[in-house]
Amino acid sequence: MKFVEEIKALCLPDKVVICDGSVEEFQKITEMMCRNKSLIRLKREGSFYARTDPDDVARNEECVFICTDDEDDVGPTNHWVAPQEMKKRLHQLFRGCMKGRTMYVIPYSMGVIGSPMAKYGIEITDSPYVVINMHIMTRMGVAALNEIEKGAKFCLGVHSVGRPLEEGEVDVFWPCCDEKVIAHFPKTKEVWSFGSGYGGNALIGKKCFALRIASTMARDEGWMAEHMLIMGVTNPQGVKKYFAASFPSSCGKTNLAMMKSSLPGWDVTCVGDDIAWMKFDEEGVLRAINPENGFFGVAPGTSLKTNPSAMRLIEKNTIFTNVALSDDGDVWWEGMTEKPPASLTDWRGNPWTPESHTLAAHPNSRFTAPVDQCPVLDDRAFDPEGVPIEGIIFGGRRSTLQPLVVQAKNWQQGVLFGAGLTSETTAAAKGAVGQLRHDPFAMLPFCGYNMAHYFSHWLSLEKPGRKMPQIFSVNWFRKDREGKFLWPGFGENIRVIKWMFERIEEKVPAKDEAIGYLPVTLDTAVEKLLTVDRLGYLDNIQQEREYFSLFGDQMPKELMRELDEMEKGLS
Ligand code: GTP
Ligand code: SPV
Ligand code: MN
Repeated sequence: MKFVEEIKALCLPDKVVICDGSVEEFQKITEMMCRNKSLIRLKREGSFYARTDPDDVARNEECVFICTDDEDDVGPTNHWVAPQEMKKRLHQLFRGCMKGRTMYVIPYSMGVIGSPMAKYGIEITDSPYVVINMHIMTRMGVAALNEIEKGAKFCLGVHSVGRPLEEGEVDVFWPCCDEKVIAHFPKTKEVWSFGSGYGGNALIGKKCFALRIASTMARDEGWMAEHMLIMGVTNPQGVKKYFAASFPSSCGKTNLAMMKSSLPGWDVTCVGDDIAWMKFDEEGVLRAINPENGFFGVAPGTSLKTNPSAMRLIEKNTIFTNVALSDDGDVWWEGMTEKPPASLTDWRGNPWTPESHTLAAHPNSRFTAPVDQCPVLDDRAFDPEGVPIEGIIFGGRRSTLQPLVVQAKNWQQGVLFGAGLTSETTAAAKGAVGQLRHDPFAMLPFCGYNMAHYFSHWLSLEKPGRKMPQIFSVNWFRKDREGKFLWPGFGENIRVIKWMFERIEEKVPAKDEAIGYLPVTLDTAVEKLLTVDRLGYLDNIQQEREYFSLFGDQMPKELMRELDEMEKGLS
């Protein structure tokens, strides 16, 4: 492969390894990392612990660039740099950046190999941590390489931690660089990522390819690449429906996707927890696949109470990053148990006790675990044709206003729900936490093109003969004056899902409000969560108007009309 030679000549690694994706390869790399202390073997079967540099702990949105010929193609919510200019900068950054390191070439597939919806990628990286994570998160190795060699198109990702090693220099445990750049080239399907080794910054198959680059492919080819979980819901009569749900980072996708239903007879099964690729088939049914092969899930808050399935998922063959380490070689994080262990080593490597005034685990600490270990994996999780989606859910983290659940009256109003998604920021991205921000479709950090064009794309999906899914919005995160959550969440969320299920079946009534349909009653629901704060909503509409004005005349008129209608209905 010529480009491998070119990248080698630019980055000057000591050695090049073409990865085969085998168990032996995984073992060899983890053993090497344990020897050089960048990984610790845990007492859990096949599991490891990694600790990052304290400055490299989350996605870095400020450093993400989309490089297109025309600035208008990326729109006001993305950072734009002209492709030639960015290439020049990248060549400077990457020149000699892998000195003293091994360059790994990772061929991989997003989606079941051979599925009509699968797409291929090659990630070139100097981070062994990235290689072992890609082993879990994607279908990597020989089979993917075969498809690429047979002529399948692929997304090329070049990644470096940006810390060359001089002769004889001893490596740090988590190499990275203050200067970070994550540059996307949709036209040539290339991603260049420099300076960070963590999560979405470095595992290029995930946000960079499966969302940013894939969203531009989806726009061009008439499908959807979304920041969504996919779950199956079965009612006591054995009827099953699939839902896709879009919540911003660290707002509940993994938990909903694996939820242990609190309602007897109702069951949830998991297809995916973060990304959905969806396409209408010839019968007009929306089909969805999970392009990933692993979960990169938030650790804090995960417990036998909140998410017992995730606890079983991570019993073995899991990589833990930035959680706390227990004295007996296991892991712990805030929320895992009611009482913390008497002594721990925290995510920074310092001794920790319950008296410490710091967090033992970083709020964005994560587990990387294989999809097929999920105890509630859906029986069609690997169906190459995808599962049929009947409901789409948008949800944010909002301590006020947004009711527990609302159903859109039609597709357009549903698109407005997505476009108007607003949520409090979380530790998944660098920056302040708890600040309300617009995050349309939970895609603000992940849409690879002009968000206004993305809204139009969503509107254009509604066509005669298509079975359009019902659209809902939810909010599990309303708080009372003391800052306590008003809704129990987790397994109790099934009550809301049940209402949606029965609305799709047209079996339950609803209150007809200007903002959409609301439940008449919902057993055990807090009444306050199901009332419409009219004045609050009118104010919210003003803020949405202001936000949408950012997109100027690119903003689809239909959505503005939908907003006008809602305002009229509330006045
Ligand atoms: P990303 O992987 O960053 O995209 O996050 P995610 O959307 O998958 O979020 P996840 O399910 O990991 O949840 C993030 C945090 O929110 C965790 O600490 C959870 O414990 C918490 N959480 C999830 N669901 C609920 C809920 O229904 N109620 C409450 N109160 N908290 C929840
Ligand atoms: C998110 O931030 O939405 C994640 C984690 O799923 S990361 O892979 O780091 O993007
Ligand atoms: Mn995510």
